[in-house]
Amino acid sequence: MSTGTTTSSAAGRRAAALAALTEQTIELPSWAFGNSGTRFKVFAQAGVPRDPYEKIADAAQVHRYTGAAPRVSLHIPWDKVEGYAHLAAHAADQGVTIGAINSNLFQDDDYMLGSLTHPDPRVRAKAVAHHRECLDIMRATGSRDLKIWLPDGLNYPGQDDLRARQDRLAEGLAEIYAGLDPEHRIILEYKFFEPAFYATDVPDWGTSLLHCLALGPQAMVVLDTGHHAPGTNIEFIVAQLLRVGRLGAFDFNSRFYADDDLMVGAADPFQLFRIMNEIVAADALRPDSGVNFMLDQCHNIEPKIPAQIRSVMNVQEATAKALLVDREALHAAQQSGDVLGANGALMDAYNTDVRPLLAELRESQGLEPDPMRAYAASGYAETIVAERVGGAQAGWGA
Ligand code: PSV
Ligand code: MN
Repeated sequence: MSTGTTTSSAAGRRAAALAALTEQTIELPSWAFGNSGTRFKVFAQAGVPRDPYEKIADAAQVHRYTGAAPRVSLHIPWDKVEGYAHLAAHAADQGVTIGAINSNLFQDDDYMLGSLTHPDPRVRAKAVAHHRECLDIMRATGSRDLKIWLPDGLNYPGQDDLRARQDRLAEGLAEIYAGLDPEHRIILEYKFFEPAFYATDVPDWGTSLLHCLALGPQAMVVLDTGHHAPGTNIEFIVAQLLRVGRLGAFDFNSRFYADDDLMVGAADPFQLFRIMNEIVAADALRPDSGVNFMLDQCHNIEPKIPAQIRSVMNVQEATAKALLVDREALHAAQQSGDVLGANGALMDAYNTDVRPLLAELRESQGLEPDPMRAYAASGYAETIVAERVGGAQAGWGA
């Protein structure tokens, strides 16, 4: 380390944290910038993007003020355009790149009884073909990750054969996997319920992992923090997936009750710290670790660009705290059975105010220390309200 300090001193840990935070990146979801809501109401916001180009322009603002959000995930067909190379060039002009391509298996009438698990081979073939199209979009945009979230499941016991559906799913995934280029990955997300209520075909990390292991090394698990039952120990899942080298990505968000898609770190910042602590402990923060740190959120009542900025800052704060853990003291306490000492080592880091450290990081990168204030002062919000008149606002599902 250039400072000549070591991580056994507080100054050394601070310097190491700054170095690691400089390299940390967080991927933004295009859909966070469009209108969204609940099944009861979508509240339209002035200045919202009307197409994927404007969504990317808004995402670039988040990167501009945080310096930590250089990629944007797309959702197909919501972000369908005429020319994907043109869209990628537009992203590059704005200083960002295209991240994961999300397939969509939940908005087609054919998929009422399932997509890759559907009893009818015609429907299954249609779902596979959709992923082939997504792979072509990845080639045109330079994206690495094909993200699959399977909404398939059953509402009633006996509705279909639980085991046959797993077999159909394995077959469909294998067909998609066979179409990957060497640099591509399938990242397979799990969710314990919704839209199906009795049984979901990929309900948990174990099921996702089993399918990934059967597929091969280019298949990894996605952990969406909102997709667990209340009380689930998510950091245990993180540790377990890291152990076997299959944690491909996070979809970060917060939940109070179901899949709330609120800002990450808003509901339970301590949980986010515990997750990032496992990441740091496993040295998985490195850009080449294979873990893609993505947001998957919807901003129904709050302004969208600042909500994404706040979310990136929340991830950075949890990460900074995790980086400040005195790992030597923690290890020593664990080895000697010092329960309170070990817990204290974590809590000392968690209770550190890391905002001055992050302000210093941003200033060292030529950024304003407070991204929220800098964005508010930029006038961008007023400009898009004035300029984006006419046309149809993009929303969840467009
Ligand atoms: C499903 O709830 C999910 O988390 C998946 O990632 C989808 O692609 C995303 O939400 C978009 O709504
Ligand atoms: Mn998700």
